[in-house]
Amino acid sequence: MINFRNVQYDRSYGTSAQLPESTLPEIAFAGRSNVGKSSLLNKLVGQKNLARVSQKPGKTATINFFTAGDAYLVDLPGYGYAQVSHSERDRWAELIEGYFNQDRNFALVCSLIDVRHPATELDENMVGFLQEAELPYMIVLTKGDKLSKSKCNQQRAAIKRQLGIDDDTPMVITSSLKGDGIEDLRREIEQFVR
Ligand SMILES: Nc1nc2c(ncn2[C@@H]2O[C@H](COP(=O)(O)OP(=O)(O)OP(=O)(O)O)[C@@H](O)[C@H]2O)c(=O)[nH]1
Ligand SMILES: [Mg+2]
Repeated sequence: MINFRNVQYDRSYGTSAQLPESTLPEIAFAGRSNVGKSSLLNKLVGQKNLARVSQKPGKTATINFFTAGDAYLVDLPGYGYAQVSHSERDRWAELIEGYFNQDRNFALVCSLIDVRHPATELDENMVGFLQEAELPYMIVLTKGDKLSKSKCNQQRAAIKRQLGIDDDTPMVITSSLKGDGIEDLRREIEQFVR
């Protein structure tokens, strides 16, 4: 069982070679830098400062594992942040790709996309990879508080079309600021872990 009420920081990894063998089911949070992965994770577990959040992109620079009962929540570094050195960007790419290319117990990948904008090319690549690899995934649209409800729904339809998301793949609109959609997201995640 996954338990959102008793989540603890486990460990961080700076290279994919350091990653431990996968035992428990993993729920990973992927998305471009600054999309709100760490904020979402904190909101999901009701802890303000568990995962580090920053206004500046590029905050999460390692793969961070959190234990949540019999599952792991995995906070990934963001992709697509241009303002860091090439070597740092290469290291992040190695981490993200290295993680997904391992034979792991992927229960669910939450692919985060900013609800305000069309998916970026890197978002398209990420979702395309998840579809190709047939990994269990869902779309989490972030920063829903920044648009009206009707605009959010329009954007969900547009992004669904853009990325070729099928009707069986969950898409939830969330706000880590206001809490909208968080309970729905917990329920979706629970469906994949049992
Ligand atoms: N208004 C609003 N701001 C948000 C929301 N979620 C995140 N933010 C803000 O977006 C910024 C980035 O949030 P993070 O959670 O650090 O984003 P991240 O995806 O973990 O970023 P990296 O670790 O750099 O990849 C912070 O300033 C957050 O306060 C949201 O739902 N609404
Ligand atoms: Mg982060």
